[in-house]
Amino acid sequence: MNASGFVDPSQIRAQFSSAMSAMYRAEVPLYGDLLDLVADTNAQALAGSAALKQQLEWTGEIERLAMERHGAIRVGTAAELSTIRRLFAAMGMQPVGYYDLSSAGVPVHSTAFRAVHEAELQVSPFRVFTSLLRLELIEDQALRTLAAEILAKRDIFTPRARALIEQCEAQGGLNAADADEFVKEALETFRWHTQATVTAAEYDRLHGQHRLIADVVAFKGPHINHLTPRTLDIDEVQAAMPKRGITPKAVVEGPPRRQCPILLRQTSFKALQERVAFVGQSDATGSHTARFGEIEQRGAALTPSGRALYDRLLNDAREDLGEFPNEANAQRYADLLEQRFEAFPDSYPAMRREGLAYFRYFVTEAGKVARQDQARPRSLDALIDAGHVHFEPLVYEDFLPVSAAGIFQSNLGDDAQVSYDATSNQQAFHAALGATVHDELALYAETQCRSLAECARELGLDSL
Ligand code: OOG
Ligand code: NI
Repeated sequence: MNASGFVDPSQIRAQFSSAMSAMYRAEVPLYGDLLDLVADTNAQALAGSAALKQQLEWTGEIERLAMERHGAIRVGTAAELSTIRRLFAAMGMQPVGYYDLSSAGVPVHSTAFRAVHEAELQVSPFRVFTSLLRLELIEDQALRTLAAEILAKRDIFTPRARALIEQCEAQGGLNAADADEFVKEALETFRWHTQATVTAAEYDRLHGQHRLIADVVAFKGPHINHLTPRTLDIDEVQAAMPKRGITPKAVVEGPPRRQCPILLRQTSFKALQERVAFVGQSDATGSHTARFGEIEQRGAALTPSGRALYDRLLNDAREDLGEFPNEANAQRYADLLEQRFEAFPDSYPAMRREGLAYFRYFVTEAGKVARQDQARPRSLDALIDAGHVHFEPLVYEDFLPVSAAGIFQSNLGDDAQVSYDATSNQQAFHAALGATVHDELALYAETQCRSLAECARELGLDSL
């Protein structure tokens, strides 16, 4: 609660994230099994490595580890996207990054709504990968019109949610009772609906164009399609999934396994077949696959040059493979990735020296003791060498377009691996959103800067 009697938006986000998790666990029991597996694996990883445990303690990561990490939704219209932006803003979540997935055969472009300051991320790192369907990529004119007409008829927000969004904007926040009601009403937008809004024939037409189009257009709202906990050992979870009756996708997306994890590695379990009732049917005799579970392992946020190196090595490995990663070539792909990524330094001091990753800095006890010492070191490197300042990588809080496309595709079927001949259109996305997205790299640079300024202050130095 702050001075004006409003609940801290980060608290609303934390509350919403746990309500969403409870709802999804009830709707998709297999997701609950995945959470158990991840919790077991994390406990094992922590017990097995004192260094890892210490690192997570330095940064406070240990406290947010078990909290929900991210979910994903897909919306159909500009109006839906801009209202979603306002809804997330009430929880302190802002659009960060632009992801164009059309070149990977998925007719959407996306952003991630999340907290942007490290202090807020610490309270709740929850984020929602949000995609907007690009209807203009549907070639069949009649089908495009049909989809637009169906979407125009729905309202994905409850009247009370709309009212509370407006109230929050007008007053600058929500009190505790309103925040509770807001969480309850907002949740309705993300709920699964067994009842479709189209006939079976319409569904087939939409589905025939692209499975994703049917998923966005044929239902009452943008059901949450997965939630993703964070694991400390994704290979272990990937290997253990089948033993618990969970079928994982063929390959882990992102960089290979390393001593010092970078960016984001992800895998998921296949979407479930669900019973659906189409318009004109008296019972749920249709079916639809959309919802799945995912896990992620997060590593260091990379600087522009680190990211360029990552992109180059990933592309090289994929070119070496010569085809899409799949079940049959999974091992070869893992080997190729490892070979290529030998060119990416695998120690934090080297990544720091070469300016490949962003870091957070901490004054150590020795640094505090030496504060009055006239002869103490004053440059960052010298302070680090003397043990007065300690550093840890900043965690990557965002997503990766190639990985996201891989997650989409594993749940849309392999037939979706075509490429739209479209140009990415960030301007159109901003227009639909009613705002511009934050540049994620600038956010990491700001966090790093703040941490250096804080160290300088603690050490009584002008700057670092
Ligand atoms: C989103 C897929 C992308 C991720 O973590 O990269 C994603 C979707 O299927 O809607 O969730
Ligand atoms: Ni995801």
